[in-house]
Amino acid sequence: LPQDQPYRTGYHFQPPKNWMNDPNGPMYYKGVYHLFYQYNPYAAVWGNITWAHSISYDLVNWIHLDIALSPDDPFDINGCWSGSTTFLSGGKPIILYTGGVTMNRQVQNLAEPKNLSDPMLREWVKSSHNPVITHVDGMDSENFRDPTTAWQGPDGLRRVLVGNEMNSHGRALLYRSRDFVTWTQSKEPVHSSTRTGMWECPDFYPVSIDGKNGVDTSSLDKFRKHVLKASFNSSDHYVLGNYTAVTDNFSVDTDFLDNGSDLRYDYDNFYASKTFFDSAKKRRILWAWIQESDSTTDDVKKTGLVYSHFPRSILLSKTGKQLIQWPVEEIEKQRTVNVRFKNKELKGGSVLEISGITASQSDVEVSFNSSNLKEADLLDPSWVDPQLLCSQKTASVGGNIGPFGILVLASKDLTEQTSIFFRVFRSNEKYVVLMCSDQSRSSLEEGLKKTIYGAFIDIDPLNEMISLRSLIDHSIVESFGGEGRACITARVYPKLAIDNQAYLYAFNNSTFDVNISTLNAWSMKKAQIVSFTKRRKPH
Ligand code: DQQ
Repeated sequence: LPQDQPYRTGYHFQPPKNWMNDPNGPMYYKGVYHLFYQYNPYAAVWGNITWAHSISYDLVNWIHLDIALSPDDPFDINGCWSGSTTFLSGGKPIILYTGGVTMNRQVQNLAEPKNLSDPMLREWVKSSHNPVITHVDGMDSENFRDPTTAWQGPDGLRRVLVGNEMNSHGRALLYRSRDFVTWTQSKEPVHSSTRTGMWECPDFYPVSIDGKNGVDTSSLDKFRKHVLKASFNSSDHYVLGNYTAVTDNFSVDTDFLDNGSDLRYDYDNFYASKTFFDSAKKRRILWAWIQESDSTTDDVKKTGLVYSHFPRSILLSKTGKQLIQWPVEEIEKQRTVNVRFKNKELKGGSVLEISGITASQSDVEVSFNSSNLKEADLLDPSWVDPQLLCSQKTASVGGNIGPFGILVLASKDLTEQTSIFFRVFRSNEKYVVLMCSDQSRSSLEEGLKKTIYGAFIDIDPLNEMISLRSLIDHSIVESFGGEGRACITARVYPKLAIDNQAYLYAFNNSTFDVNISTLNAWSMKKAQIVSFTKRRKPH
């Protein structure tokens, strides 16, 4: 059974079996969180794509319901692909999704709940007007998909973006509608880029400046910036900018893949994400898809399914230059046994076991500081690619201040370990902090993807701690550096370091000592995920 194998997660969302990919149409309706996702009911590989549907009252424990949309109409016979939900006036939710008509033609379709008084929204009815958006001549119909949640302009018209490409370059087409059925394409895309390929799963939403809360997708508050996210090159990239609703003009602060500024939600395994505004807790929540990182056949052998992220809340940082992400607070209810300590010197070249918790299913928060910052190695100006730098300077390459961090899903003898660590460099009187996730020794098994990932992180180590939080869940390690300023999600498959044979360590492989200012680690309870299906038995 997939349930019995060691890589199945304990508190990350997952279907009971088979393939899942993108999260779709997340929303909060009448006290219930809804998550739909791309799902193959019949196999553990991509195909026969439906919208599976699960609900939760707390974003931790889930109930799987019947499949909401199946590809059984001419306008989606090749698959019910990604899309979003929008609340119409009066609070009625509606789904706008992509239908695969043939392998090289995609259209956009609508579906509505059958019974609005049912908070579980168990049945969905496709619109008789489908398809409601089709391509026009000259447009690439093969890459025309993934409509966003709609927002409303001051003229009352709803607007959505649809991912597309032109001459193999990504763009987000803008459509407007008064009744959500008849849509008119705007002459200009809202944004495009000649540096990228096709944009999958665009997302477009406001974030408030200096605000602690998320804002509704239609908010036109003055104190806001807009985020445009696009999925390409196996990553979710975003830009920040100013959106003027009257003209639908979006001017970006920095562009996709700008030199020295490639903003990403996550620097490893995180794709096809989508956000929604949670009106109950006034926050914007981000969902994404964590893929299995092994070959398909082994994926099928191992788990037969792929997992989704633990939801994160998302805010604009105080600098206004990037987003901050943090696991939603509900996850803290899963914390059980706790170990903690303060002010512990970690000598250069030492490893410290953190015992007393279930290391394979845990939540770890740690913060470091150093009184020897002036000894930090000089940053060579040619070291501009953080991933490359992490790959060259792995956890086993000593430096003056760093590498230091934690070793997770490690075997007792440390032959297996995934290390999440920092290095501090000096550059023109400033300090530069690098965060790395080194999977190269994550498993004794050969043939797995063990790529190393990294990011520069906007921390000033003179005036603040270098902090790290990692959610460790059997084969997923989601790490948040600097209180969510850089996130790296690793997917690893240790051979020895499974279940109670997995250990957790803090380490310092630098010449100089570092100080653990605080460490707080918890074992995590398993989430309850049950099925409640009535119409057919797809799961
Ligand atoms: N997955 C969906 C598409 C989307 C892609 C199909 C991204 O709609 O572009 O399953 O992972």
